Amino acid sequence: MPMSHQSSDHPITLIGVPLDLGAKNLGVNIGPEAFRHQNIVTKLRKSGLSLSDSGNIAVGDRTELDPGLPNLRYLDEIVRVNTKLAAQTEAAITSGHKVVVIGGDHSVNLGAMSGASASQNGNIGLIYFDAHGDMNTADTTLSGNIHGMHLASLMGFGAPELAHVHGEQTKLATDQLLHVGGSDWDQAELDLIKRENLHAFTLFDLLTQGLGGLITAIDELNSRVPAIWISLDLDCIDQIYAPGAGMPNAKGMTYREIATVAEYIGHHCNVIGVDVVEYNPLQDQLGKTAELGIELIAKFLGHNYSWYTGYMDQNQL
Ligand SMILES: [Mn+2]
Repeated sequence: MPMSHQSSDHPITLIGVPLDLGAKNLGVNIGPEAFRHQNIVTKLRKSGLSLSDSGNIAVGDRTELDPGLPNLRYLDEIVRVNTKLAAQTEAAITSGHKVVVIGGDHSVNLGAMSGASASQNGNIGLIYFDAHGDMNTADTTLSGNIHGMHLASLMGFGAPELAHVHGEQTKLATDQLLHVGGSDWDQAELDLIKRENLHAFTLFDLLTQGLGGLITAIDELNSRVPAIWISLDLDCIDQIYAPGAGMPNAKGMTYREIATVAEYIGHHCNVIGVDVVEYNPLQDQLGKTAELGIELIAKFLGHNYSWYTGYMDQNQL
């Protein structure tokens, strides 16, 4: 692990997406404002990133919307918001920026990745941290929640309305996904993984192979793609460290695992953007989950912000 501070010349565009229509539990819609309240902009700038806040993409209120089809709840609004997010993300990357997207539920990854993919003509890797597969389709979903389907959509599976956000092309090649930290799978997702030979480095793999196995998987993907998007569902992290995840996880990755992997990725991969999703401030404890999210964003982008860097800032002569 190189200790050198890798500086990034790319300015960062921050986009908030207060979308909670992809899930049923309330609270993740105030994620972007809670991250700002936690001073995400100041803290990421302190880490050395040149960051500007583009504000939020406006999202309709669930009380005023018709959920529509039971197996694709709030499809129209989710497609509309993600189409906007995709355009903003592509424009930012094309103009030389990197992008940080703050959710919102995980369905915002559909727009973020679709825009990032378009900026790279589809040649992009995705490292996707999540306790869940998010690979259902309208035909297999048990909940109708789109935050459990968008990853399949990015690879061209499922409802065309989702798969065709920001163009009909496939956004993510099946061999350019690395799913990390999965522990709660639906049978249909396991079937898709098997059928399409997807790479899922599960929590079981992490426990049995250790971090070395995960680093090998990251290196392997990184060697084949010119650019990588990171999607971080906070529910992949143990609830001790991330109580404010939409679905708190009693058997998630530890702080030292996720922080070390984020730092490794930041130093070794060409990360062009990060989304941090499923933050529920109503479940957080003293903002510690947001604080961890900010730290991980800095690390994924090759910089550092942590309790330790803050401590050293306050104690310099
Ligand atoms: Mn997810």
